[in-house]
Amino acid sequence: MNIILFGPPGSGKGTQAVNICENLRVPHLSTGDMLREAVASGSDIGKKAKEIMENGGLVSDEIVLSIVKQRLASKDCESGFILDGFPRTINQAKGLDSLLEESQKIEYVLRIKVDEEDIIKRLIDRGRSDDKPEIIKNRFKSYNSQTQPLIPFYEEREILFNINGMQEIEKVFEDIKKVIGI
Ligand code: B4P
Repeated sequence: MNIILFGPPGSGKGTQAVNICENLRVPHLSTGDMLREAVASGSDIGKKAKEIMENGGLVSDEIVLSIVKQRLASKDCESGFILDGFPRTINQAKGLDSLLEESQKIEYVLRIKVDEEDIIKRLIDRGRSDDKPEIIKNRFKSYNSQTQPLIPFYEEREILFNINGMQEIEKVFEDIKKVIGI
């Protein structure tokens, strides 16, 4: 199964991706994790991404598409994959279309819906380096201006499904399982 997990910062994409991947035994492709690894390794990509991530902006489409392209070409993606936090712009979504083989078509875009105010508290409690109030605001700004337009993009294809993310983690997962039929 090929799935995109979509939603605002802290909506639980990463949390649910782990649950789905364990259940389906497919790889978890998180662009956030890949970029954090690049930053930690001090690679050229990491150097370019570091400041943008620290300020809550979006890393360039070119960089993100290049790391996803490399990852999708790996053998373990042949039996399916969960994309977590990608695509985040219309350009990335179009880039993804051109990267995917016929057998890798996206079947579900799961949109985790949450209330912004409650999420800010959730993120501050987590305490990652980009979980400071000012940076969280910028991440929401990036989401609202650049990522929201993906909703009609995937709605038109009739593969977008809304999930209520304001419930306990287990309950959110139960709802996801119902949608994808596992
Ligand atoms: P991400 O790593 O994708 O971070 P996120 O959106 O904050 O996380 P997520 O929604 O996965 O939240 P989580 O499950 O962890 O991105 C980080 C940065 O990387 C971006 O700001 C950007 O700069 C860059 N980036 C990544 N992808 C990019 C792309 N494609 N293009 C450009 N730039 C990109 O959950 C958060 C917390 O809530 C956790 O503590 C969790 O335990 C808790 N939680 C989860 N579900 C809950 C629930 N139902 N109830 C209560 N708590 C819950």
